[in-house]
Amino acid sequence: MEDALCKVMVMSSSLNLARFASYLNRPTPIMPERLTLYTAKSCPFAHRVEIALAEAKADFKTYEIQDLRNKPQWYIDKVNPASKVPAIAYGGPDVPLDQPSPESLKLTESLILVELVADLFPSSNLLPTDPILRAKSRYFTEVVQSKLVPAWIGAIFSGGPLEPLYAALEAVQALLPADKPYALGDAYSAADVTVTPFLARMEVALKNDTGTFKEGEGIKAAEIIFFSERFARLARYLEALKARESFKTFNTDYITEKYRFWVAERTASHH
Ligand SMILES: N[C@@H](CCC(=O)N[C@@H](CS)C(=O)NCC(=O)O)C(=O)O
Repeated sequence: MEDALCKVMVMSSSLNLARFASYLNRPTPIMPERLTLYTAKSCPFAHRVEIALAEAKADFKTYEIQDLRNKPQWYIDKVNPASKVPAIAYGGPDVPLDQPSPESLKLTESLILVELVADLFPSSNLLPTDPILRAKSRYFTEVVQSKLVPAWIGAIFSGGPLEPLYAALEAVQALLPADKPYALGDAYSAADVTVTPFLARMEVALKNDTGTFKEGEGIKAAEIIFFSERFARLARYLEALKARESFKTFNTDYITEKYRFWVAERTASHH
């Protein structure tokens, strides 16, 4: 309190009211606690949180769940009863990652975790302070979540048609500024984080013709999405997203192999 009063006096004495106002508006600095991310390389939802943490230059540990169909029992009991990745264990004592402490807070759901990272690390600027830009970021994510994610799952994994995917991609593309690199303009934000894993995996799947669509349909879709005028803005956007340092750990070969395996397995079970 005294400290704050002292700052008021110093600032008003220099009559720099604008600077004082911006001092008051600053988010309260938080000292982030110990953070462990439970993740899996194949999972686009978990990838969102990995990107956000990398963008925030956060100090964190990672525990990789190797086989999502056969998760260790301790994970379900002590980290996420819903049995999904991603999850974050926050705070608590320094323990082996496969023996999570009851004292750490367990948090789940990728969109909530991306916002948590943005809030814990305000200097990442993942969520801007301006209310309108925050709303725009969340609206973009809402379109990704309600349109792109289901259309992507349908077209690549569930034997659905490709048309809803084009419609969803058009909805995302329509939100992009014409001459600025990212969803909100020049500044990279949570909106960009939430779409990146899905666009990147879609590119891998279509260019390799790996999906539950008819043979050759993936290549055709890749031509339309990545090499035609119709999606030129979106394709440019994806290049900007992939150029981020936070994307560099994406392993195309691993995803290619996983997708081939899943699609072959599904095809076999439908014959
Ligand atoms: N709504 C969740 C979805 C997470 C999710 O579906 N994760 C998948 C892997 S991509 C998972 O853990 N699946 C394992 C299972 O369902 O047993 C989020 O956004 O975090």
